[in-house]
Amino acid sequence: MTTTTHYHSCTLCEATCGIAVTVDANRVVDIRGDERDPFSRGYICPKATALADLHHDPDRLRTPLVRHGLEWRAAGWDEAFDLVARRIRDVRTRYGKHALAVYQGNPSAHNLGLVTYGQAFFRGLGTRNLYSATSVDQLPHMLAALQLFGHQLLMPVPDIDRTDLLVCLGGNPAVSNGSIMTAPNVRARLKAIRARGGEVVLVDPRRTETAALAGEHLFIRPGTDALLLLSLVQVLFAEGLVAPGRLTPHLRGLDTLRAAAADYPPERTAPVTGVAAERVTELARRLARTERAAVYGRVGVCTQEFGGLSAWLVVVVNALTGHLDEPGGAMFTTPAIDTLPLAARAGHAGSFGAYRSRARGLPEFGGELPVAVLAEEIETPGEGQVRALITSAGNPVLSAPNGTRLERALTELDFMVAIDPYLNETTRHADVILPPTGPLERSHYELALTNYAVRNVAKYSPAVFPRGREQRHDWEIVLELATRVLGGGAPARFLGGVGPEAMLEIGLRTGPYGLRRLRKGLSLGRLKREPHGVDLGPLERRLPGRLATRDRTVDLAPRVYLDDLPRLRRLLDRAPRRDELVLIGRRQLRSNNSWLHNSERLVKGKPRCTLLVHPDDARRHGVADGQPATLSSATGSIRVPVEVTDAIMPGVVSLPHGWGHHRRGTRLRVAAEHAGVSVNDVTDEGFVDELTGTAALSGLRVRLAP
Ligand SMILES: Nc1nc2c(c(=O)[nH]1)N[C@H]1C(S)=C(S)[C@@H](COP(=O)(O)OP(=O)(O)OC[C@H]3O[C@@H](n4cnc5c(=O)[nH]c(N)nc54)[C@H](O)[C@@H]3O)O[C@H]1N2
Ligand SMILES: Nc1nc2c(c(=O)[nH]1)N[C@H]1C(S)=C(S)[C@@H](COP(=O)(O)OP(=O)(O)OC[C@H]3O[C@@H](n4cnc5c(=O)[nH]c(N)nc54)[C@H](O)[C@@H]3O)O[C@H]1N2
Ligand code: SF4
Ligand SMILES: [Mo]
Repeated sequence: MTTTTHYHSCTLCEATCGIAVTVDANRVVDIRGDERDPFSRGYICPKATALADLHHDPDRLRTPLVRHGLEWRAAGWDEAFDLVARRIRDVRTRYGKHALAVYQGNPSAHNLGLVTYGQAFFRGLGTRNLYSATSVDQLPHMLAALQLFGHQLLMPVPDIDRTDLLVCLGGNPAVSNGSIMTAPNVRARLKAIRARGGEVVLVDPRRTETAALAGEHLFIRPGTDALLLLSLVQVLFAEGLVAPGRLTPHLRGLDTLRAAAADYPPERTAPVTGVAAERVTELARRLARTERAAVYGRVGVCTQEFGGLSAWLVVVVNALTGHLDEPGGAMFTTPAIDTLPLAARAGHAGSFGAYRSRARGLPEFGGELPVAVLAEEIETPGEGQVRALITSAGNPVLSAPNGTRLERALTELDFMVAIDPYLNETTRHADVILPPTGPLERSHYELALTNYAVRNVAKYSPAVFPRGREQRHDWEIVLELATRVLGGGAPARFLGGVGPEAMLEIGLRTGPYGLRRLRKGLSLGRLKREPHGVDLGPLERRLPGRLATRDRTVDLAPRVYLDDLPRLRRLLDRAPRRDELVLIGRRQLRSNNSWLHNSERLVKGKPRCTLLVHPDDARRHGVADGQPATLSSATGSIRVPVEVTDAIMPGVVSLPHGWGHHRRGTRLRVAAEHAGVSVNDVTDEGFVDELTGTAALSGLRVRLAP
């Protein structure tokens, strides 16, 4: 056997672990952690080996599929492109450009071709009906970045390797491997905090896998983080602990903040949050006196009723305690290819509320509408009604709130095309599926996530396998569509046919470590000679230089948030009833949202799609461990096996998302045998953070019955 080993990165989650892939001809023999990757140092999680399953998956599509009634027929690329371009042009001509919607899913961010060419094409279509997973994810953090720092992509990252106190709200990095905190082997990094005498405090309605690594865990009622954070602000002001340090001359709005928080002492918020007042006061003091500390909020604080306020207040607490842009605090990166000014020049520094959705009036953010309105925008007749849809790297039937309704809406479309390697719950509704190459068949540079890495790093990996003659890369697919739909117009010309590599070369050479600036600087050539990647050092102070606000200051109390406070205030009068149940989600190490369940090695073992219920609630609602129960909401109802555990807060139940592979007409043989149910058949598209339009996937009222 003659094998060769190729170095690459795992693109499944945000950790970007280096992998060593051993191949024999066209088979993957072995995937292991790349010991010489300076960032991940050999670490991988169990999902990395599933890249082999993905590569060899007989269900993975390799040529386009065209629908004929209920049947699918394999088609050549030219035929498929012709058909798609003609139908899209027809819709745009007949109904206008807003009648074509686009939904971009999560893997877009991990895909060099989609980050570059995909973004340019989809935005180039000029439709207001642009949607993405952002509005079921990090949108509130992006709004805070825009409001406070002037650029939607300028999100701070906890400097986990140097902090002595990490307060984590609504994140479970031990399982998710970190998010908006690219940190391979985050478990080891968390353990290291405590090993050097520091502390990790976790605030979560569930005692999670991360709680096991934290010294302290506080249960919090879902959706109440903004109250807890406001109480921290109140204590900081009341006890004279506000000390923004070096950034003081660049911060505005402190008096406004003091006044805004005055009504929220811990004693008032504790009955609603469930976090004892003394703990809150003590936490505020500890944050103030610890030199290197960071508050970090993740998806649990975003996808909830007060996601906007929570994400804002996380930054505020860091700033007030002098931990913004300081080592060990919440810092900004210096990526080798600096996409922020590029985005700004292309007009994508960010926007909010520039227009509103047609039916419900939810605000645009960054040129996108919240996916919670997609179904109604398809269903509601009138000017601007969505008639056609492009999905790219997304499975919104399983990932958007009220997937059942969205699915029904998809059947009403005149035309739908999916750029996706699988025939799944969403793409089965398409007329044409255009499958791209897989992660091992394309070159890679982490253009998006290097903005959020806990060290500055750069790495380029050539494809492990050459793409088959019949296969197309994502960038080739969108470029072809751009040319055919927009007629070789501006976006297509702007992109050219050069491929992402040429952009990398320019970006690296002109970037902060580039050949233009440093004698031995970075270039694509140099990265090609260093297949394990290059470490560019720890994070450095970037403010005020990196601020993109007009006056180069940070307004800590922007109007949009102050205007949303009365809504939060009403929460104070809404103490939970004893028999009330609310739903939260949970991520699992061997899942990745909805699309890795076709890997046998990841799904084998006990069924994982279970509902966690506290023993008191199990008794009250008459459900038992291991038994099926009915979980229902105003939206829908599902049957799911119960797991009784005191690791969940009383009054809260937890169900993972991304399951529900029982739907007919998919081509996911393994996943169908481990179907589970989709939590998003219960979540409610009407339940959103009213400020941002982000779906409130967490904190929905539900009922439980045996
Ligand atoms: N209830 C609930 N819902 C949630 C969440 C939750 O916590 N609870 N989490 C939300 C979050 S944070 C997110 S990010 C979303 C994710 O939502 P989505 O992005 O809509 O869903 P994914 O499951 O990531 O689906 C990815 C799709 O991309 C395809 N794909 C994979 N790789 C590629 C590629 O390289 N190119 C192309 N073209 N396609 C590819 C897969 O086949 C799959 O169809 O789900 C959200 N939904
Ligand atoms: N293994 C695996 N890794 C993944 C993914 C995956 O599906 N599987 N998905 C990737 C994606 S798309 C993302 S966005 C990241 C997300 O990364 P994380 O944010 O770290 O992921 P979650 O595990 O969803 O953590 C959210 C936590 O918030 C808690 N929570 C829920 N509601 C509330 C609330 O109201 N307040 C507070 N304080 N906590 C709350 C939940 O109990 C949960 O522990 O993970 C990424 N990594
Ligand atoms: S943590 Fe796992 S899934 Fe994420 S990049 Fe590393 S190996 Fe891949
Ligand atoms: Mo996500």
